[in-house]
Amino acid sequence: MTGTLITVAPTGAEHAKPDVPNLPVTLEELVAEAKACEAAGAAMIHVHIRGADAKPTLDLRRLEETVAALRAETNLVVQLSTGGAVTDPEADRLRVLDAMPDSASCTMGTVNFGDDVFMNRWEFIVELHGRMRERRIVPEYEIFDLGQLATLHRLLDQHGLPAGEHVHVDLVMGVPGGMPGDPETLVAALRAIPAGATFSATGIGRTSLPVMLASLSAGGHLRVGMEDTVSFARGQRVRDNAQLVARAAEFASLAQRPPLSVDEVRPLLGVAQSN
Ligand code: KMH
Ligand code: ZN
Repeated sequence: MTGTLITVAPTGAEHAKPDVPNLPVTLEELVAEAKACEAAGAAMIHVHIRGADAKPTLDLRRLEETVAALRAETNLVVQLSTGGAVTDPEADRLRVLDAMPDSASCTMGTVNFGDDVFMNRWEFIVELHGRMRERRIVPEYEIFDLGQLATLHRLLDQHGLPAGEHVHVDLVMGVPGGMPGDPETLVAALRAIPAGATFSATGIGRTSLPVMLASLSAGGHLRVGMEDTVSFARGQRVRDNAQLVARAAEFASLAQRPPLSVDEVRPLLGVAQSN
């Protein structure tokens, strides 16, 4: 077993700034959090950005500025979300790739998402996958439910391996409407992951800790961050993203799978050394 890739997802598209005042929403806040998370052991950052009103946006200029600032101020692998918010149209989600991140998320199917629906039609998935291949952007295949792993196999069989020729999957567990965040489901998912693929896992809300421990024990990597949970422990709000990364790094080290450096993670994921 190798060390552990820790990805931080600091913002997401779901929490409102008035409800979570310490959520990083400005570029300055995002960069400051990114630097602290890198120091705490993160090697990749999964980015959703906000507009001047602190609401989610996929504005291309802002995305480009964000990628540039994160590259200038950190050494992290920069992954942009193409999931956006549940209300974002497909064209805007595809245009995210024009900001030329190192990596981008690519969700493998439609899923109920709380009271909403997170839409990912087959044709849209194929288009995202194809554009990422053309641009040499390394995908992270987001899996919200077990059937989405069958879609991943279909995608790779019909449309080929991604840029970097390595498959990396992120299990997003515990979304109301998706797969539960528990060890049994994580083991079931692993049986369906393509041979040779790496995987990380994240548990939404209170499933954060069980999923983290299950993933570590199964040889997986970790994603943590305020996109996925704003509660650190029962009755205790998260202080900042670095607090979540530091805890993940500590668990990983205790499991004898210490955090991987960015220089170790780039070849693991097939991400080019310098962008
Ligand atoms: N915000 C969710 C609707 C991704 O970033 O690719 C989708 C999401 C997945 O967070
Ligand atoms: Zn996301």
